[in-house]
Amino acid sequence: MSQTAASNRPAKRVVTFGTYDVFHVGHVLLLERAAALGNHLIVGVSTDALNFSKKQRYPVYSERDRMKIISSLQFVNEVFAEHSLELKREYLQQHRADILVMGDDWAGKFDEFKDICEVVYLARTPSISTTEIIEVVKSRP
Ligand code: C2G
Repeated sequence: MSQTAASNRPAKRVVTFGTYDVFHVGHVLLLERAAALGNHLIVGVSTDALNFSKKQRYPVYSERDRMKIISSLQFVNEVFAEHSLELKREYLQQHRADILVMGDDWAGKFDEFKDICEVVYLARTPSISTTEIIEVVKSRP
């Protein structure tokens, strides 16, 4: 998808959240579509501690590396550390979000924030996930 110049896009601040471990094209396509909804994309990347508290294991890539990868993307303007799933409202207010974007595996889960911003769920890219990639790599001889 061609990237329309930021100046041609609505003056909206878009916020999205993710772990972005073992970075793959599903992540790129989500972020690219999120960026196209506004002119400033801000990504909350979950910390190693948050992931450990949720899944009892750390991501393959450290939070420093995951944040570096996301901030290197041309259509990402800002990155911040997501320390808690329960602080979403604060994060959205702190970053003055006009639109919250998440993949539709979260469909409906963030409708509670519709009082402070638009909430958009985008279709996940099929048949690719960090878990699948790890399994494929493990199965290689
Ligand atoms: N995604 C996608 N297609 C895939 C895989 C992921 O569109 N094949 C999207 C997810 O829906 C999410 C984003 O990419 O919007 C990041 O995915 P994950 O890194 O798995 O993040 P997640 O565990 O969904 O978010 O507050 C939420 C937490 O940060 C964790």
